Amino acid sequence: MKNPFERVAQLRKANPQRKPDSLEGRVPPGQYLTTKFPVLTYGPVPSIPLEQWKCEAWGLVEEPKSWSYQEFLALPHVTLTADFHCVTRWSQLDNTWEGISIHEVMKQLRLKPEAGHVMVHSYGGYTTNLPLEDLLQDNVLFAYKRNGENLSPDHGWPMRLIVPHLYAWKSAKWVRGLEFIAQDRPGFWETYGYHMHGDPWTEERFS
Ligand SMILES: Nc1nc2c(c(=O)[nH]1)N[C@H]1C(S)=C(S)[C@@H](COP(=O)(O)O)O[C@H]1N2
Ligand SMILES: [Mo]
Repeated sequence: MKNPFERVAQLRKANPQRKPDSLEGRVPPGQYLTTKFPVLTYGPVPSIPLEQWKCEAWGLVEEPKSWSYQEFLALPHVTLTADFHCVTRWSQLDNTWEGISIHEVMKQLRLKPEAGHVMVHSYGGYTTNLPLEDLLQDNVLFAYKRNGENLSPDHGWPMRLIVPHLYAWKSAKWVRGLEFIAQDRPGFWETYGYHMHGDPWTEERFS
């Protein structure tokens, strides 16, 4: 596997020959539609036995919290449809995700006023950073199903974050927790040159 620096350098230079797809208001600039569901993972796919799985919240919270898989799934569930845009230029429309809304998770936490950002942590060591206001968008959820089927292990089973309004590297697979922080800090890809924010509509691809 190419090291992350080379991957980002190659992507920066990429000069697509084909005209990007355009579908007013649906496909961000420079993106191509796909109906496939490509797998994009850096590194091996972690496997997490459900009885050992937990989701944790720590950092700038009044009380750190840990949910077992059962406790987490006991939260109210939501189904929502959203698009998915990868910085490597593919976009998928109308994925139906099933899972637990970020709002249900946040109802169980009391943030300290200094909390302004979040570092999302995954099993396997992947991380990605988000401003709090992006985490708290209505379309953000912890998902375990896509289009009516359980996620496969390579797509993030047992649980992944979905942040539809930002590039897909912010949608951490195999999520294991949220660390609330005051100042923004780069996660995995952000360290190698991906944008700190990642809005596909303004092409925040690289920093
Ligand atoms: N834990 C983890 N989450 C991750 C990644 C990863 O390598 N590890 N890749 C990201 C990237 S770059 C993309 S485009 C999406 C891809 O999701 P998919 O493989 O389900 O299509 O997952 C994101 N979440
Ligand atoms: Mo990606």
